[in-house]
Amino acid sequence: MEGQPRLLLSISLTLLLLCITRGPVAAQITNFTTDQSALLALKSHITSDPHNILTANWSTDTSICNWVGVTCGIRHLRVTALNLSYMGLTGTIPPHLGNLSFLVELRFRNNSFHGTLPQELARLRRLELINFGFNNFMGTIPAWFGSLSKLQAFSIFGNQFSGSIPVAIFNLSALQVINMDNNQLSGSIPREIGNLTMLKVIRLDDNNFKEIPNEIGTLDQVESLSVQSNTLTGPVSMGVFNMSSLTTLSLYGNNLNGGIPDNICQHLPKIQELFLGLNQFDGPLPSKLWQCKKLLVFVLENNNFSGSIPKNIGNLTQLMEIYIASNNLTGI
Ligand SMILES: *[C@@H]1O[C@H](CO)[C@@H](O)[C@H](O)[C@H]1NC(C)=O
Ligand SMILES: *[C@@H]1O[C@H](CO)[C@@H](O)[C@H](O)[C@H]1NC(C)=O
Ligand SMILES: *[C@@H]1O[C@H](CO)[C@@H](O)[C@H](O)[C@H]1NC(C)=O
Ligand SMILES: *[C@@H]1O[C@H](CO)[C@@H](O)[C@H](O)[C@H]1NC(C)=O
Ligand SMILES: *[C@@H]1O[C@H](CO)[C@@H](O)[C@H](O)[C@H]1NC(C)=O
Ligand SMILES: *[C@@H]1O[C@H](CO)[C@@H](O)[C@H](O)[C@H]1NC(C)=O
Ligand SMILES: *[C@@H]1O[C@H](CO)[C@@H](O)[C@H](O)[C@H]1NC(C)=O
Ligand SMILES: *[C@@H]1O[C@H](CO)[C@@H](O)[C@H](O)[C@H]1NC(C)=O
Ligand SMILES: *[C@@H]1O[C@H](CO)[C@@H](O)[C@H](O)[C@H]1NC(C)=O
Ligand SMILES: *[C@@H]1O[C@H](CO)[C@@H](O)[C@H](O)[C@H]1NC(C)=O
Ligand SMILES: CC(=O)N[C@H]1CO[C@H](CO)[C@@H](O)[C@@H]1O
Repeated sequence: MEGQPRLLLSISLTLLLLCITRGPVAAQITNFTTDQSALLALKSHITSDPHNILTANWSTDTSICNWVGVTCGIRHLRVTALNLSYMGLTGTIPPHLGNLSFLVELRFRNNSFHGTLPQELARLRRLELINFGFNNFMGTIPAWFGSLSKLQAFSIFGNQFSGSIPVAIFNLSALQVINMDNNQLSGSIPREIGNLTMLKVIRLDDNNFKEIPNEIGTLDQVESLSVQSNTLTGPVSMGVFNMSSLTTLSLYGNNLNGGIPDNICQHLPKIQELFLGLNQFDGPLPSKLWQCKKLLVFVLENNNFSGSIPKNIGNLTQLMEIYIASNNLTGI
């Protein structure tokens, strides 16, 4: 057992010596150790590892490709994915992490990482997925995220990010998922969100956003838009009721007012879950509600809708839940 690491060491020394005379392979070795020192820097920034997950496992006796949470590429043996989710870790992110230049996925969710995110992470040009959900990161969302041009999923839910969303984020044309639930973000959602034509999921619950821009209506791949428990005011931008691929729309718990367009079902033919409760919407319910054939859940409680409940609501055969309390509606 004792002899094995030493044997490995002497083999890799020989390899290293061999490689010094052969450029490209030498570069690979160099960068393999670059990845190792980046991960060791991360380990040294972890102040608490209550389950001794990294303490015991991230040992220089074995290749980083065998370390828990680390995935390497098959050919080049560079780190392609780092997943430290649910490990109960406390610590900060060192700038060295920006040296993991082959990284595609970075998952840190449900830990207690804190502080701000180092600008060096902007060098991770191959990143497609970031999940920093449920940690204690704070500060404004750094604008350098806008340079991660391959990013498809950006999740920072459950942190203490504040300020408005930097417009640079809307430079990320490959983005499919944005999840910023549960932060202290404020201001208007920038109009440039209309540029992100690949978006499928937009989650902005539990923040202090004031306005959804009309431009969001041009996004025709979005299946889920959730902006509940914010401070949205005024009438809803007509663009929102025009996002034809929506299956879930939640505007629950804001200060929205005005009416709901009578033809809402023509524009949202796929809608399954519609949460409009706890606002100040008024006017009648859409008369052709039966056209929302896929509707499963319809929540309109705590508003000021008036008039009668449309008779044809009875032929929504999929409907499982409807909440209409605390309005000014009369019977069928
Ligand atoms: C580290 O964890 C990985 C994955 O759980 C395991 O395969 C490996 O044997 C562990 N290494 C050590 C030295 O504990
Ligand atoms: C990330 O790690 C957590 C905890 O080990 C695990 O539950 C989860 O499935 C992993 N995710 C991926 C995509 O590998
Ligand atoms: C890695 O990153 C750190 C901090 O950004 C830097 O000081 C270091 O020189 C970089 N390179 C290597 C090979 O570790
Ligand atoms: C993840 O963190 C959130 C917030 O702290 C918590 O509500 C949730 O239960 C956690 N999930 C797991 C699987 O630990
Ligand atoms: C926007 O993306 C382009 C190309 O992907 C990049 O060159 C530019 O620096 C990015 N701009 C910002 C503000 O991040
Ligand atoms: C959004 O698209 C418009 C053109 O449609 C362009 O002028 C603008 O620079 C883009 N904004 C960002 C942040 O990429
Ligand atoms: C609704 O969408 C259609 C095409 O999808 C577009 O022509 C129309 O201008 C949009 N209306 C609003 C109010 O955004
Ligand atoms: C509800 O709407 C009616 C008119 O339909 C209006 O008179 C009333 O003040 C509104 N109530 C609230 C609480 O907004
Ligand atoms: C639903 O009800 C409306 C009005 O009562 C009726 O015109 C329509 O044909 C019905 N649709 C279906 C699918 O039964
Ligand atoms: C209910 O609506 C009627 C007419 O639509 C209106 O006169 C009345 O003030 C409303 N009641 C409340 C409590 O808003
Ligand atoms: C040859 C090569 O890929 N070199 C890279 C090694 O890693 C450093 C830090 O990430 C890069 O700056 C080099 O370009």
